[in-house]
Amino acid sequence: MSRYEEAKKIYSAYGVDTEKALEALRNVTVSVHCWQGDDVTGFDSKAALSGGIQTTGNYPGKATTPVELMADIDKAFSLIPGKKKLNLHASYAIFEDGEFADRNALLPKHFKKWVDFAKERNMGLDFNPTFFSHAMVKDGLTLSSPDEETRKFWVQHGIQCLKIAEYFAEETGYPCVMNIWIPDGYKDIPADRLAPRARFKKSLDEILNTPYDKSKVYVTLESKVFGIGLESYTVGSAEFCLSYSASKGITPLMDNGHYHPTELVSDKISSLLLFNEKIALHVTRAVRWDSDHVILLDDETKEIAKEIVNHDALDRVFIATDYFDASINRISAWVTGVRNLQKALLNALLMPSEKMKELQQNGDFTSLMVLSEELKTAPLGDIWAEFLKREETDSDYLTEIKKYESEILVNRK
Ligand code: RNT
Ligand code: ZN
Repeated sequence: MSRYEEAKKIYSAYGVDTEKALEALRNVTVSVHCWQGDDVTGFDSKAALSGGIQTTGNYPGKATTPVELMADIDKAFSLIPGKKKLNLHASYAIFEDGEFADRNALLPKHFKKWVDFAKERNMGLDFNPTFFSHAMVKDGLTLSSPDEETRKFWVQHGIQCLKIAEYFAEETGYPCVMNIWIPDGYKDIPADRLAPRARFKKSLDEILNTPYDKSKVYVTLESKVFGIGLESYTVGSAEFCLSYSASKGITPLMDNGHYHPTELVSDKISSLLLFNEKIALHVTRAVRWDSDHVILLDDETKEIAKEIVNHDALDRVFIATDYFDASINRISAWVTGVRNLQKALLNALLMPSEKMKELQQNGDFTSLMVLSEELKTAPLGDIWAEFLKREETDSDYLTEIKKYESEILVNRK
C-alpha cells in the first residue's frame, strides 16, 4: 500500500475523507504578492521604500526589470501547487518608450503587459494602490494629509487604481480585489488624533464615490497598529478601518502582522465573518514586529487556516500573502511561504471539525484536547505529498531553485 493509501486509512478512522480535503485544497486560490521578488521596489520611482515598512538583507539576484520579475514569478509559480492569482501594486506599472505617468495619472495601459502575462496563464489579478515610496508622501502622510494638494494627489491615485482594477477584472474574467493600505501616522504623540482620521475618511469617500462595478472589483481596507518611524499613531487603525468598511459596505482586510503581538488574527476571523459577506487576509509572519518574515507552518498560520475552513468560509475569504525577505533566495521565500499557507489549509481540511465542534458543544473538553493533540502527529505530510504529486509540483524545489540561482540570478547586474 502506498503511503497515501495508508494515511488515507488513518484519517478515515478519524472520520476524515482525504479525497474531499484534496479536492477542496485544489480549489483554493491564493493571491500571491508580486513584491517578494524585488523587495517592494517596483518600477515607477527611484524613491526608497517608505511608509514604515522595511526589507532587510541583500541576497543576490533580485529582479530589477519587469522581464526579470515575470521570469521569477513564473519560476516560483511553477513550484507552487494549486490555484494562484497575482497580486500587483501600482508601483509595478510598466512604461514603454520613455513614457512616464505619475501615480495620479496611471492608466490601464500601463498595466497591459501584466494583463497579457495573466491572461496567458489563465490567472486573475489583484491590485493595490501604492501610497508609499513616493515624493508626494508629505511628512509621512497621504490620504490624511492636511495639505490639500497632497491629499488630492493621492485621492486621484486611488481613483485611477479603481479603473485599473476594473480593467484587470474585465480583461482576465476574474474579479479583482483592490486593497487600500496607507502608511499615514506619527512618530510621536499627536495633538490631534481626530483630524487626520476625518481627512482619511473624506478621502476614502471621494475615491469610493467614483462609480465602479462592485461585482468585478472588491475594495478592501487594511488596518495597521504602527510602522517604523510611525510608532505613536496610525491613522488607519483597526477601529477606523473596521468601522469604515462596515459603513461603506466594503471588505475589511486583516494582516496578521498588524496587531499587538499577543492579539491573534485567528481569533478575529469568526467575528468578522458574522458581520461581513466577504473578508480579506494578508497572511504573513511577524517576528516581534510587522517584520514580514516568510510564512512558516506554525501554530498561528494553522489556526488562521482552521478558522477559515472550520466555518466553511473558503469562498468568503480572500486569502493573500504579504511578506518580503531579502536575506534569502527570493524565489524560495515565495515558494516556501505560499506552500506553508496551503499546508496549513490542508491541515485544517483534514480535521474532523464537526466532531470537534460537537465535543465543545457537549462540554467534553477532555476528549477534545486528546483528539486535537493526536491530530498533530497524524500523517499530514503523506497527504501533502499526494497533493504535490497530483499537481505535478513534487520535484525537489530547492534543487531547482538553486539551479535557477546559479544559472540566472547570480548573473544579474
Ligand atoms: C504594510 C502592509 C501592506 C504592504 C504591501 C506592500 O504594512 O502590510 O499590505 O505590505 O502593500
Ligand atoms: Zn499587508
